[in-house]
Amino acid sequence: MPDDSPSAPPPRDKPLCDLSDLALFGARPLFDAPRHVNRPQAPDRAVFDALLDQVWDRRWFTNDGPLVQELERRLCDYLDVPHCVLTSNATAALDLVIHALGLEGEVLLPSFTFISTAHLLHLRKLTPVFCEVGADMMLDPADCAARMTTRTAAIIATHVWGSPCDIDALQALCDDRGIALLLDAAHAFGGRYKGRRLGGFGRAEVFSLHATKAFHACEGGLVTTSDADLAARLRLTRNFGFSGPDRVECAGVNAKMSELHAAMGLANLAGFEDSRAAAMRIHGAYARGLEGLPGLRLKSPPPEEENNHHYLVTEIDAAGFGMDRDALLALLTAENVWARRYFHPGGHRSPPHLGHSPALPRTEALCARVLLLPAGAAATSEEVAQICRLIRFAAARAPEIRAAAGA
Ligand code: T4K
Repeated sequence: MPDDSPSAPPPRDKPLCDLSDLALFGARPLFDAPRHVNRPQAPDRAVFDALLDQVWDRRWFTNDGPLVQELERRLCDYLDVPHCVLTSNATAALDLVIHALGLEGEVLLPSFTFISTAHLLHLRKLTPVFCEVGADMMLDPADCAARMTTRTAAIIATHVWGSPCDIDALQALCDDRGIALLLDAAHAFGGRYKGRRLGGFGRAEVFSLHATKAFHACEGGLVTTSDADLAARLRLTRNFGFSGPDRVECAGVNAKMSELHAAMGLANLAGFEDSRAAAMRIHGAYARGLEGLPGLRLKSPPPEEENNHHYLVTEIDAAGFGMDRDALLALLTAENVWARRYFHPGGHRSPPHLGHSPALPRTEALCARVLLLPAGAAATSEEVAQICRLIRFAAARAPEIRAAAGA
């Protein structure tokens, strides 16, 4: 956390000239408070307050309330899907889907994704089979094909960084085997695949509405599907299996979204396209600020792709940049730039999955290179300019920084 004590060094208000200007070597950090990756977007307060007033007046706070129903309707319109089922978070949503489909055996998934999916499979007594990434950082269909067995029950692929994965190739693999394709769309709200909004593919797609996501409800999850029976089943199982007062149809849990979360979702949905435009400007500022820097590759979605631009993803090549990703991370963190190494070290190298999976060299190499920088609609172009100057200084003086840090 920031050091605001009276004995802290004075603010750093001069340009970076020397190594002693870096927080790593004792200077005051560039920022007085942490600059986070994906600082949450806060919606228009008046819109949110008006929705909260409705909740207060109604005294209806949860259990499929009017705001949850309204958000589900609006999401069906926006995503152009017949069924949207909101839940308490995406992990619970995926759990309900896995249970509803009665999956047993092995499930193929990328190692390069958030750990929640692998953990869920483990807890459900399914076997996660980690697969390699392709050049797009997403699940490689050819590697999936090679790892399929007679026990493969489903593929769960992730649209990493808001871009669509290779849905057609994965769907073809699943169709050949008669198994389900599920899509983790946690990062990908507002994206499209071949002109159609993400949310309309596979047997079901699951979005996270966690605070750190491009579109959020503080906490929340969303299942989209065109399967009416599956949607009906999810509605029951998110609410203890109740179909009405005193009427239980099946086993279920509490995975409901509250009205307060739905209010946040509705308020954020109203501002989503403005947020997307702001995040795109931040992405452009980084692209200009980091242009031509050897050893640093900024991952940019193709210009024709409708991405939410919420993630600022770089790959650091130590040989070209002069220091490796972890050295740069340490330098940035000291300056209160809280960059992140998502999804280091990879699911297959994280407990309890460690040791149950073969090596995945492409994923491991990627996990050693990727660094996310503070971005999204809540970042400012001035912050971006300062961060880019810092990274340029780090690259320009890398040998001296390495030597001084080593000493
Ligand atoms: N699939 C994928 C591909 C996912 O990325 C996720 C979640 C899921 C599935 C599961 O969805 P949920 O079940 O959560 O709905 C965070 C989030 O907790 C997690 O939801 C998210 N992915 C993951 C990528 O990020 P951590 O452990 O990295 O959280 P944390 O606290 O370090 O926060 C991330 C960054 O955001 C930091 O830079 C701090 C900043 N932050 C965070 C919060 C909560 C803020 O600035 N304000 C905040 O309120 O997992």
